[in-house]
Amino acid sequence: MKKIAMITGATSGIGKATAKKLAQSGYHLIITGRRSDRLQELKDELKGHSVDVETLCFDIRETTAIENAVKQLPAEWTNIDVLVNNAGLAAGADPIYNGLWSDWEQMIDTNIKGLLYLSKLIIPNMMERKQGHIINVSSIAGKETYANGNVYCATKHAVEAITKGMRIDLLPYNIKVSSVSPGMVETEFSIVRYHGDKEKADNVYKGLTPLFADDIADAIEFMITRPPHVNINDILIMPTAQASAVYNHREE
Ligand code: NDP
Ligand code: 8X3
Repeated sequence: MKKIAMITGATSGIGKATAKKLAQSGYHLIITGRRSDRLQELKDELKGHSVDVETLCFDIRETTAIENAVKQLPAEWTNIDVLVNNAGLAAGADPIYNGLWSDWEQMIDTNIKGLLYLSKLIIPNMMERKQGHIINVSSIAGKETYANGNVYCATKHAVEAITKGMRIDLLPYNIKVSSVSPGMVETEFSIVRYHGDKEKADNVYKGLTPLFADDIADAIEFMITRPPHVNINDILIMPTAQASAVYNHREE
């Protein structure tokens, strides 16, 4: 039977790797992001797999844009089986007294409000069909708080609470809700966090082997392929060289 997965933030990193992994597993995909050229590139790249790919280009902070994009989905794309709420970012790494309002707003609007806006549009169809699986991409930052991580950590703590709340509210509708909580993953995350400063971004991964986007895609694939009676609530996945948000082992 045709299975459809919608993956937000599929233009890069974890979202892109997840799209590739799920295409290999036969999922038809709705991929989203703001960069339309990258969405088209990924769609072209996935042509080798015998799955259909639909692209939706929107900024997840914009309610009207999301609503219009979801409304314009052709009928055959409306029964979404898996929603991977992955789009997100850290903006800045500053002590609380120096944080920029614009960074705070971007993180809160994307990581919390964007996830909620899109989920609200997709959930009713899952409820009607009494099936579906929502995977929220959280972080070690949703479980711990580290220096200069204040607002980013707050957004991921919120993702944890939203995941638990969704799981309770959607229980009568047979909808699975899970989160995946990675430690350091080498993607465009740090370049975005440091506003394009490549040197600072590279330093994050210096002297240790971080996780790669594929590792998280593997975890997501595992979660969505469990039998109907099994829900994986959360997978906390760390690089071997990272014991917690703050304890890393780096080779000199
Ligand atoms: P990337 O920067 O590589 O990818 C982020 C994705 O989010 C991009 O596809 C981007 O698409 C999308 N995105 C960001 N802002 C918006 C927006 N306003 N509207 C729509 N899409 C948006 O980072 P990662 O792959 O690492 O990040 C994916 C998720 O994983 C995030 O939620 C992040 O917090 C989480 N995470 C990352 C970790 C890491 O160490 N890398 C560890 C733990 C969690 P576009 O720019 O085209 O809009
Ligand atoms: C991203 C991982 O440790 O930079 O969520 O917060 S961390």
